[in-house]
Amino acid sequence: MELIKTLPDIYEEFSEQRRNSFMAAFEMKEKNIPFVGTFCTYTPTEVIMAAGAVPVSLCSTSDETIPDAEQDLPRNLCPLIKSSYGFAKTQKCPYFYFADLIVGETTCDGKKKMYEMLGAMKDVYTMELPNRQSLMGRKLWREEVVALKEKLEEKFGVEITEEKLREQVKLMNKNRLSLRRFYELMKLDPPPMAGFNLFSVLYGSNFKFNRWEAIKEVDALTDRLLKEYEEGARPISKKPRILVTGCPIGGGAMKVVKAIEDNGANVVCYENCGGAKSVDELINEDAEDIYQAIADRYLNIGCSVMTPDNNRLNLMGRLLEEYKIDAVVEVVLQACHTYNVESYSIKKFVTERGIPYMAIETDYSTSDIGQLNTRCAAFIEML
Ligand code: BJ8
Repeated sequence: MELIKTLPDIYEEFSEQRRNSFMAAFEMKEKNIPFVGTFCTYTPTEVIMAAGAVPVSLCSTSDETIPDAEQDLPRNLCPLIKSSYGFAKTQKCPYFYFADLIVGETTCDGKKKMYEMLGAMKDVYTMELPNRQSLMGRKLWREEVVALKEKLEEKFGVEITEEKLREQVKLMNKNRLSLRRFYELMKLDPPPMAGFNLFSVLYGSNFKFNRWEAIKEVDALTDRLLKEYEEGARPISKKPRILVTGCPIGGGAMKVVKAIEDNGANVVCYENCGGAKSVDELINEDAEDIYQAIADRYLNIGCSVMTPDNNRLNLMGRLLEEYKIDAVVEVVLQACHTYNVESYSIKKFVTERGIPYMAIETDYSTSDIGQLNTRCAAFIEML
């Protein structure tokens, strides 16, 4: 008889998925399946998959390797960049080790320069990401998507046909729809799970290399949570509903989510990378020019490296309403200038709608946990 896993076991499995997939990655490498390391939501993963390679997000959210990184990089730099570089330098990220190619983009200045340094350790290919979502920007980004395809064809000795590409576009759209259906469960009030668990599933599902399997598992979890909720299960009590925005979180930065949830509120929505920002929009599968459709979908991502960053505000406005948000918490990683500066417009946008806003500047260390708890408790108490 097959034992039915408990929900905490399922959440735990997703949160350990990155680590649990090391072996699977090793076995795939043994079969000569190439791996392509990525760092950013702008990477058009469909093109990588159409080359028969596996895109994998590289380790970048722990302070473990920051002291090593600081031997080569300035201390006053975003922890995500220091962590990424540190993992590469110390070879502590198995996925970096397995990667045959790293694909980066010209996003923020620190990352751009880090990619140059990573080039001394691996084959690094940097795409020129325009900083404006303009007509010229769209043209350039389309050319960059085509250039990436050519790079992958040359690197792996394969042909990326339009048919293969369209197949992967369909698959990744299904993946997005599945994740969207899952996180939209949080529109329920009270939500059917803690925001911490929500993030573990969203993050962990990226590390299931068989996409079809990943979709199946997320769908099954969504169905189960929905069914149990309809039958009356309320694992989480009604509390103020928080939207988290800002820099990507995960790993060390999850301390902010923990502090929010330990101090009397529920995180019901992630606008940042790893959440809605990376999943919300689909690629137009029926577009005549599939390269332009891919380029448009990715370039539309509302990240602070864009100027102006209207798409971030558009998505935020929608999420505030759809998730009946009571307050917004912005996570700014130390020395991230674009998100730090943009927090002014985000605060204005949010508070103009009568919604309280708090910005938290932090890193991946545990040194500010006490202070985080105090600030979150005071903020939530006033809601
Ligand atoms: S699409 S959020 S993953 S660029 S590394 S900008 S925190 S200083 S990560 Fe990002 Fe792509 Fe945008 Fe998402 Fe700031 Fe640090 Fe730069 Fe960062």
